[in-house]
Parts: sequence; structure tokens; C-alpha cells
Amino acid sequence: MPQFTVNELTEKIKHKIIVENQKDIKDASNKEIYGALASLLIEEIQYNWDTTNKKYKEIECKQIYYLSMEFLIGRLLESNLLNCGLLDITNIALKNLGFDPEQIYALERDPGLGNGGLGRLAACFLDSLASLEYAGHGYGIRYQYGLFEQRFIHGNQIELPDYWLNDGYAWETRKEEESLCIHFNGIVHMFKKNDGNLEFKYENTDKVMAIPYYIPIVGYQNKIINTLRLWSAEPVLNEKMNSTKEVTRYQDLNHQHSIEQISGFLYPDDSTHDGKLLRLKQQYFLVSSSIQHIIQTFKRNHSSSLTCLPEKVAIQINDTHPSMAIPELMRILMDDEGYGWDIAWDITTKVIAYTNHTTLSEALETWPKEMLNQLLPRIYMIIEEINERFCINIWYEHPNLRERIPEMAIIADNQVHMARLAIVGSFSVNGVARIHTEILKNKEMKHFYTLYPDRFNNKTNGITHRRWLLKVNPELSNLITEIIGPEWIRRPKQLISLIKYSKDRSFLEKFYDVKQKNKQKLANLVHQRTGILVDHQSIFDVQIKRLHEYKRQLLNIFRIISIYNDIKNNPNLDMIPRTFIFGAKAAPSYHLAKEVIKLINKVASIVNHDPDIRGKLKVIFLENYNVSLAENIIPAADISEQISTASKEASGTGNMKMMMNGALTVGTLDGANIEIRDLVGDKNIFIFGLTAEEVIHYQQNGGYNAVDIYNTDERVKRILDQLHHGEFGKHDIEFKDIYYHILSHNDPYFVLKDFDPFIEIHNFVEQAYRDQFTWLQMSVTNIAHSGKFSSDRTIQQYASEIWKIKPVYESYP
Ligand code: 4GP
Repeated sequence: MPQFTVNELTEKIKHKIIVENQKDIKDASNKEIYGALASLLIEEIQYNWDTTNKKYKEIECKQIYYLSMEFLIGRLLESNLLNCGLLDITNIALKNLGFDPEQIYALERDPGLGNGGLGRLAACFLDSLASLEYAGHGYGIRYQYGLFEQRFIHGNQIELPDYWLNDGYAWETRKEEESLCIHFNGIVHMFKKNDGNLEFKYENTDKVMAIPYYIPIVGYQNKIINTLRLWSAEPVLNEKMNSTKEVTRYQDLNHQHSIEQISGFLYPDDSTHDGKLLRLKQQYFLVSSSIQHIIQTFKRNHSSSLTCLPEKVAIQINDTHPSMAIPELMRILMDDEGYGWDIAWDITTKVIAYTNHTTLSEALETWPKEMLNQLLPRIYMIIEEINERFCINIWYEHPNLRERIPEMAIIADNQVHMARLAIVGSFSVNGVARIHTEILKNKEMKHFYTLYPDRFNNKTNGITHRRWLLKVNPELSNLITEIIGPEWIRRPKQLISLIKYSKDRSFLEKFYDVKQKNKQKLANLVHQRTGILVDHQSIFDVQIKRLHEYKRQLLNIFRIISIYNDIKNNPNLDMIPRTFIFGAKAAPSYHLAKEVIKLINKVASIVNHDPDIRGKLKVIFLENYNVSLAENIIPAADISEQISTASKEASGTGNMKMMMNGALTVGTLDGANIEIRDLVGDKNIFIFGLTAEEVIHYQQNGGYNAVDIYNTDERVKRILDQLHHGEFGKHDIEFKDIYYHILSHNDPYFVLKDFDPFIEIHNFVEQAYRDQFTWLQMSVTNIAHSGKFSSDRTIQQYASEIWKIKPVYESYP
């Protein structure tokens, strides 16, 4: 990237504003400055983007394609400037021109093209792929409306549409010339060819155009620019229609609308038949356009036959959502390219690799077989054959598993089981943290593990330290660089050198100052957004993540109510003031999760206004949690709440982000918390609660008795009664669902069971915090060990153990 001086950059910005807005810089708005900077940067990026593509083509290196229904990439201007090495001078130039850089960066819409961890992981992976010089790209959907915008009205979550494209999106380029046609419905005809092989033709299909939009993925100061391609669904152009019937159909506005809906919304409500059907269409739309494009690119770049595909291409599917990539690749290889089943299967199963992100049963996707058959008749045929061959193989080759066929068959109980398809059709199946992979191997996917022991492997998640430390916490990053040098930026494991300074008082004091500044900044943001004043010297106790029962925001709010009750009993209670900070969206149709949101808001409104509390307790629930809000909260966190019911959180990545910024984890032995504990040691983390084995044991034996705890623990009884008919639930109807869910449904996520241990561990937290020197040592120890959780490490493991690739310039300097 050409490096400019501040003066040169200033002149460029001025010039842009004159050319694009016909005005002098002093009259430009922040929005115009944003536009000018983004457009300047895109111009700078373009050259390296072309060069990267040329290089990949010239050296014919293996390409990795990450297929994902979600990409939560976050805002790009600041991170692209950082990766291009232009952030510092841009900040200076903007300030010299009288603009506040932060205000300008904050103008960018945060594309909400995902729900949570899985989507954010995909974005971190793209950043690491480019930064480590791997030829790896993303394919996703360009949803017109991203995840809803959350508002609280009377404490209830209200969902508003997210019009993120309203002002256009500076980072995308529409590539109409690369559009592809996707076929739905129709009839499949089978012919016998002269050579005896079968041929398949499709008729009367509904055609949808897939138009790719390219977004550059900028490597960290290394000239590599990879590509994220997002597909948009549009009606077929008039000139491509073949019959009057087609023309009439496409003139129908309803039909046009139904096509545009395919890339209309992220995760349409799939509680209805139509919602489910639309989601299935979205999945096939992503898969078919991406696989067609991958094959076209291969044919354009290589002279060898498609039998060499596995040497040149690996496709990682992000959970089961893109698992129809397997039958789609088979379809193209057989029907379009003329290969027989065996060769096509051999190619497919050497190209596709599958990552599992959850063992929650409701997330293990299945599709009614009639629906799949009708929408995608040829794909269904292929799945049927994969299933038949798979079951026959078990029957003859693995008699020990014969009895298990009903649990392993891809088509069973009138449903198509996508995880089973993904395992059978791929060469690698990975979990996202050690414990998660063990649970897959020994419990959820145990029979498949018996069948394919070599296919299963673990890749513990990671986060890009460039966004989650360097960009979001510049003061801490500068301090780290000052003390251990800049090497950690390229080799995050070098953060371990900080250990030497974990007892160095002068360093700890500086670290303390940085944390306080970050807390003050967050306090300002809270005040600006909610009008509530928080004391930046209180402990910032943070739980930010999707709202889900297993993540147990309920356990946290029960504890808050319990502290509130303690203060009401004893207004002179000696405690360090705490500010609880929540950020969470609930799925629109997830009733109980929305009740928990309402409860947190209710508790907040009572606690924050009760004069008896005298500043000891504040509860802040920030609206519309998203990547950008996380970036504001994480550098300011003292405590990171990672309190899922053990065995339920596959990995977690918020735990890693907060650890990297010096927060201490209060957590269960679940997901990646275990690996954090292994690194930092028991003394530097607060672990509590049931273990995964205990949870699984209870579950296999009908649970535990929640009512017993209600009857014996006065604190618990009081809290639940307060929800039912006390200060938090005055009307009969308020919070009764939470109350009954816990007591009548026997507390499926063990909230009451872990309540006492949770209170206990927080007593230790409080004691530890009182000794600031020790606390700061613990924080720095966490930062020092956090390098392992850079997604660079994760991507290097995917690269060497699954994809078998090397960095481009290492193999081809
Ligand atoms: C999430 C898991 O819940 C989380 O533990 C994990 O860290 C993350 O994936 C990335 O692997 N799962 C999802 C999902 O977001 O939609 O299943």
C-alpha cells in the first residue's frame, strides 16, 4: 500500500471532497468525509486486489472457500485503514482538518449479516486468512435486511427492520457480468445414454439470478486482498426468458417479490411452513451459486481436469447450513461435467470439510423430505442415493453398527438430517473447542466417530487480535508495544512476554490507567445512550452475547436481584460498587428469552432508581447489541461472565475477546473457558458450577429437583416469589413464565442448581478485586496468555491440518 505523508493524505481528502461533493473541505459534513475516505481507500486497495488475484492465478495455488450463511464483518473503514497501515496518519489528517475520526468511523452502518458467534467467527477467519497470506475467500448472502435493530419499549424487545443498505455500501462492487442462474422446483427427466450411463435433464424450473457483490478483505500490511462474495437474488433478465409462459410468470409482481425475498432477510422466521421453505431456498441459493462459481473459476484458472479439484480447492462449510454443497457439487460433476457417481463422490468428499458449532438439538437442522424433494428434486435424488449407498455400506462393511442405521441414516422419519449428510459427504468434521469436539465424538456423533475416527478433529476457535485488541483498544496496544515491542502484532503468541511484567508495579499502574480511561469512555457512551450515570470506578461486570437460556443471563439477573435484596436488608452493606452491563438480542420468536430481556430491564429500572442503593449497584442493558457495540464494551470490562450450562456452549469467543483486553473470566467449565483455565491456571480465573459430566449425568437421569432448592434456599425462594408476586412482578401475568419454567419444568438449564456456587465465586471475585495489585497481575496474566486465542493460530491449524496449504508468499516467493 503506498504510504503517504499526512500532507499528501490531507490533500487527497480535500481533492476528493471537491470532485465528489463540489465543495470545500471546511463545508463538508462528517458523512461526506466518510464517503471520501472510503472511496480513497477502495482506490488504494484496488491495485493490490488485482495483483493478489493475478498472483493466485499465476501460481495456481490451492484456494480455500468458506461458505457461510452469516458474516458479521463489523465496520470496515477503520479496520481497513489499520490493515493498510494508514490509520495513524488518517487520524492525524482528520484532526488537522478539524474532524473527529471516531465520529466519522461511527457513521458506517454495521452490516448485521449474522446472528452471533458463528457469523463473527467467519469474519475473524477471513481477516486471519488474508493477514497470514492464505488464498482464502468467503461466500455468503447479501441480505437486504440484516439482523433486526433492537429497541426496548417498556422493557420489551421490539424488532425494527435493519435498512443497512439505504445509503449504499461503500465496500461492495456489484459484478453483474458474473451472475449465475439457480434452478428451483421443476421436473427431472432421466435418459439412458448410448454408453449405458444415465443423463438427467431438468424442465420447467423456476429460475433465479444470483448476482455477486465483491467486498475486499484486506490483509494486515501485506498487500494481500482476498474476496468476500455476497450473492443477491434477482429475477431473470427479460432477454434470457425462453417462453411466453416464463414471461407472464415473471411479470407477476408477487413472483418477483418472492425471488427478491431469497436474499431479503437474514433468517426469516422459520416457525411457519413458508418461513422454513424460504430458509431452505436461501441455503440452496448460497450453495448453488457458490459451487457453480468455484467450478467456473477452477476451469478458468487451470488446464487440468476436475479430478484435480481436491488439489486446488477446499470448501469449508460453516455449520450444516451450506451442507447442500455436497449434493450440489455431485450434481454439477455428474450432470454438467459428465462424471460417473464414483469419481464425483471421490472428488466431493475430498473437497468438502464441515465445522460443527453447536450440539443444541434445536439447531441440528432437518428438512421435511417432501419439501426438499419438491423444491430441489434433483438434489433430493442425489441425497437419496448418498443415503442408500451409505446405509448399504454400514450394513455390509460395519455389521457392528447395523442396529444404529435408523439413528445414522441421512433420510429418516421423513426428514433429511443435514448434520449426517455433512459428516458422510466431507473429509473433515471439526468441533470448535476441545470439550465440544469430545462431546461430538463421544456423545452426539458417537456412531459416526466409530465409523470415521480419522475424520473428526478439533479446532479451538480464535478471534482476530487485530480488530479485538489493536483496533478496539489502541491505548492498551501502545502500552504493550512500548513494553515488549511490536512483534506481538504479527505473532500474537509473543504476548506471553508480558508475563515478565505482570508484577512490575509501574507497568501495572499504566495498565490500570488505560483500563480506567476505557471505562470512563464506556460510561460516557452509557450516559449518552441511556441518560444513566455510572461510576467508572465501580466494577464493570459484563455479559454480552445472544440471549439464550443456556447462556444463563437468568442466573446473572438472579444474582443481581439477590444483591439488591441484600442491600435492602442492610443498606450499609460493605461492597464494592458494581455496574452490570448487558447486551443481547433474542430471536423474535423466542418467548422465554424475550421474557428474560424484560426482566433485566425491569430489575434495572427498579435498582437504578432506588435511593437505598446509593450507587452500589447499577444495571445497564444497552440496546441493539452488535459488533460495534461490543467493540466499545470489551476494552472496558473488568469481569467477563461466561456462565453457560456446562456442555452447552460449544466454544464461546466473547470469552477470548474480553480476556485479551484484561477482563477476568467468571465461568463454568464449558467451551473454551476450559482452555483459558488450562493456560492461565486456576488462580487467574473464577470457575464455578456443575461440570459437563454432571450436567449430562443429571440429564440422563431425569434432571434434579429444582423445587428442593426453592424450598431450602431462602434467597432463591425470595427471588422467585418476587418474580411471581413481589416487586419485580406485581401483576399476575408478569414473569410467571420464567417462574413456572424454573419450577414446573424443573429448571432445564440448572440455574438454581448453580446459583449458590455462582454467589460464592463472586465473593472470591470481590475479595480479589479489593487487592488491586493482585487483580492487575491476574489481568495481565490473562492478556499474556491470550495470544493462543488469536484466530491466526486457529487458521494456521485449519491450513496445515485440514486444507493442507501454506502461505502464498512462503511457497511462491
Ligand atoms: C456458536 C456457538 O454457540 C459458540 O459457542 C461458538 O463460539 C460460535 O458458534 C463459533 O464457533 N454457534 C452459533 C450458531 O452461532 O448459530 O450455532
